[in-house]
Amino acid sequence: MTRFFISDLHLSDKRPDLIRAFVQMMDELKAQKTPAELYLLGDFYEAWIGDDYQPEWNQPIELALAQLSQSGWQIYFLHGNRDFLIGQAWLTRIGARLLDEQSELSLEEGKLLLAHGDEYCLADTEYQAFRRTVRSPAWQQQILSLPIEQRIALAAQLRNDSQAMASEKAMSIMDVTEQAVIDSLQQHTCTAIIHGHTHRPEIHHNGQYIRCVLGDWDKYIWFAEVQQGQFKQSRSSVEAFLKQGLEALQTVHQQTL
Ligand code: OKV
Ligand code: MN
Repeated sequence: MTRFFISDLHLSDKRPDLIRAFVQMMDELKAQKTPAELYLLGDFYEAWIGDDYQPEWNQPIELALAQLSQSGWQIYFLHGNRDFLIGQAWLTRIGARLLDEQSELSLEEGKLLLAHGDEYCLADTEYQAFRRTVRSPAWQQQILSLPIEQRIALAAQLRNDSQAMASEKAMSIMDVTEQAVIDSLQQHTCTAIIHGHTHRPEIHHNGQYIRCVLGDWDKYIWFAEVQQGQFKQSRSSVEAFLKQGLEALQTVHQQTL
């Protein structure tokens, strides 16, 4: 069976083109002969403020996912740093299962580790402190009890803060700490990891382990698959995808497990 992996789509009302591309991708997957598995590895949305907020632009997204799961596909989701407030209501609406922030996936070819990836960006200590706060159940409870307008305002303010801070940080600070990934792989006794977050799509390999970094959806849409021991990453421009669908995807990274 083929497993498909995507992350960092950052879907929002600001990018109707990406929403259309995503819906089209789900429809094409649904039309394939045999159902398979789809893994959403975080930052699916640009900023999710709670399952009780159901804006118009999100309806086609949830419909496409619900139809995919109803057609027999298994959908898995794990939280990113922008959609950590996704909860059971959303998961139930679309028919997905929640994965732990680090999850092991056992395949015939070996064990894969799945993560969003922000937990490995240890050089950014300020970010790690922020992460501990926003990932704590107490803080999340408090935020979810605020009126929707206040949550929207808070998310916008935090995004502004982040942009101001990111412009002052060196690029290297915002990448993963390689040793943190290695430690995590050893803890989970895995020899390969798939993660997103850094927006540096690549398949790193050094003989010891493989690190597949997913691409973010912006200029290109990205897509990774694992099939018969092969890792593959493909991309397409948004325009080409909207015209030609999956046909438009071109493989840019490939690696044998
Ligand atoms: C990353 C940092 C922001 C540091 C907030 C709901 C809520 C999403 C959010 C939007 C902004 C995080 C998630 C970001 C790092 C900051 C500020 C400080 C120190 C909500 C959904 F709860 F408010 F409703 N946000 N982002 N910071 O841009 O990734 O690293 S962020
Ligand atoms: Mn992220």
